[in-house]
Amino acid sequence: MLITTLNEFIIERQADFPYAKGELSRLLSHIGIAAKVVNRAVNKAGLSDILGEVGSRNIQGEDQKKLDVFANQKFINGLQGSSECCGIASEENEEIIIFDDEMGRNGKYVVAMDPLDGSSNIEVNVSIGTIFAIYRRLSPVGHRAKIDDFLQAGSNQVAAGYIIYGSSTMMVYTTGRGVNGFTLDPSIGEFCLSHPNMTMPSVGFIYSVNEGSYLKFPNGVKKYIKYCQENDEQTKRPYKSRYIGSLVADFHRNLMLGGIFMYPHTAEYPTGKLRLLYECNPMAFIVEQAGGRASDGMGKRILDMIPIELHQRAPLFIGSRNMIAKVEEFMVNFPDER
Ligand code: AHM
Ligand code: MG
Repeated sequence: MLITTLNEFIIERQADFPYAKGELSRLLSHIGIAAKVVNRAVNKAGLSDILGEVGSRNIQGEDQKKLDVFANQKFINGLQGSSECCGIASEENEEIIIFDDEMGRNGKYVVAMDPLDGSSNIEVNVSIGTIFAIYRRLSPVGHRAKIDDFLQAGSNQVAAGYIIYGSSTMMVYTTGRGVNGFTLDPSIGEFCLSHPNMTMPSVGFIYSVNEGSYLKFPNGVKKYIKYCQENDEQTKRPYKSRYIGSLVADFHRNLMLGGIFMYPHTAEYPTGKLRLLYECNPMAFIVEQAGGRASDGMGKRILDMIPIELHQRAPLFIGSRNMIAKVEEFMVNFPDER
């Protein structure tokens, strides 16, 4: 069987962009390399001294795990090493990281990332992931990156992807021409094309939501969950409930099989829990490229939101088209009392 490695694929696809000079390709390749380094640490996490907390907290007041910090550093190094990136916004850093040397100032791209998503699953050997979004900078090349380079609508993304450290490790990404998935072959240490042109079923039968928060959900979501649970032969209900608690893993399964993932606003998280820049937007870009939808539950497209803060949160409803349409219908028909 002929194998296409991630790097070969990236270079082949460069030809799709008439004026491409290989800069984005180099950036993506370096993300692939950092992913392998992180994968190695994740794989043997129980054997090395890399589990547990470092004793510090990140900007959202969450305890930082050693693997969070490790992954953050590896991706920062990888992106800086690509020499195409002028700055990074990371879940683990309050402020943007600016590469303020000559190479960095000349980089054309900025990257927003969650280096290790699904922190609560690290310790217990459940799938976790990395999420990234790549934008062309708005500030002039040759200068320091600015915060405004990051506060762009998701529709401006030039590439986005995730790495899932699961029963196998995969990298899935898009540059706006479809979605492709690569599985890491540990015997040769390469990501190999395994899932070309991924599409999401437009009709799904799986719903993913943290039902422990049910009582805190908006009315429309409560009603939709009940709808998912009802018996109806024609629409093949009840649907299956599946929730891992790692966005990357829940999203990946739903992308493959069809389904919906919801993280609505709750009393605890009045604007939703997931971060717009490095969780919602990259997943929204991928889902749309695969034929699905991502909205705030009220019909607003995630990719149209204009961020005003680096670590801004947003409600996320993402998945198969029929399911997003249905939950939006419930949100409109069963509004919350004010
Ligand atoms: P993290 O970035 O701190 O890991 O938090 C994000 C994670 C997502 O992966 C997941 O979808 C969500 O938080 C789960 O939250 P909850 O435990 O409230 O269901
Ligand atoms: Mg996260």
